[in-house]
Amino acid sequence: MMRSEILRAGERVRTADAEHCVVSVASYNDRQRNPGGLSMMETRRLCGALGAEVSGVDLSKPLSNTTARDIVGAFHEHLVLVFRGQSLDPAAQLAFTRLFGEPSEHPLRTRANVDGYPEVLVIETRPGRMGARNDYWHSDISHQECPPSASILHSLAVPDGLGDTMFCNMYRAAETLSTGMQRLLDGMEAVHSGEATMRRAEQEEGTDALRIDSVPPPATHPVLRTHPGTGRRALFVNPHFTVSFEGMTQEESAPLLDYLAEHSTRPENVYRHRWAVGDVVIWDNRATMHYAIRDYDDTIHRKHHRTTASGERPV
Ligand SMILES: O=C(O)CCC(=O)C(=O)O
Ligand SMILES: [Fe+2]
Repeated sequence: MMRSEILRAGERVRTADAEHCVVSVASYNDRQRNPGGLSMMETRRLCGALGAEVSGVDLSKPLSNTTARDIVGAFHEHLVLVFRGQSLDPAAQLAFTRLFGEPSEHPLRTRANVDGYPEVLVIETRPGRMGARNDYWHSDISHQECPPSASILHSLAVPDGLGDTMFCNMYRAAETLSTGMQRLLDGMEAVHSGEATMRRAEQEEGTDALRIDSVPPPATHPVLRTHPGTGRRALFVNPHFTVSFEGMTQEESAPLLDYLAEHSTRPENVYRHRWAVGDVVIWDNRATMHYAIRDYDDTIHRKHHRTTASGERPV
């Protein structure tokens, strides 16, 4: 497109292949100064709970500062972003990951990585070998003192209609609790442990889960954490890693943890992603949980490259 005048938000412009709505004037005008930059970015909400599809961005190319800022803004607003039709090699996926934090290796080394890229994990089920289970609601590696801010999956092989991934909104989970329950949780802390991941590797001989001999000591995090990018408070407990409330036994904690898990994952608080090859999906581990549906067996091929952006200590 050769136009160089300044556009207003909402204006529609026609390019050779499509009509676009200018959602970010800044991006458009930035691109006029950067010919060869990216096409226009649009976001479309995916459901009432969370999630947006982003189009008009080619993540394999360097992003202008303004587009990068728009993506981070959309990420803070929608918590899960879906980019369709992408083709990222490991270096490009790492470059995109850096928008959200320094890429980190998996602390427990539970998965194989791409050769030469220790921060790019391979999540794969192929004929004759199941991938490790992730069919439990969790926020990635929440047993770390500084759990990851974001995780990114790029899909390379998808079984038709199988292996969806679900996400839920933990701001909404916090906000839809009664004020009495919010008061109770305010100031409480919870203990997050990697033991369940170690047990998974033990029970899952023959999958791509690598064996782990020990896990670091559990970490204690606030039950309601404040997101550093938005200032909003999210519920931060999950059924996989959270074993108890600080100062309470597991038996005492279980009923309330179970209730919070059920409350957080009600259908109206969930987006279910149906994968297509080329999808890049990023989620915010500080304000979501996710669940990988295992409705397939080892006759199919499902493959993703996964990267993780480091995060801060929850407060
Ligand atoms: O395989 C998936 O869809 C998600 C797996 C998962 O939980 C993760 O990569 O963190
Ligand atoms: Fe996960």
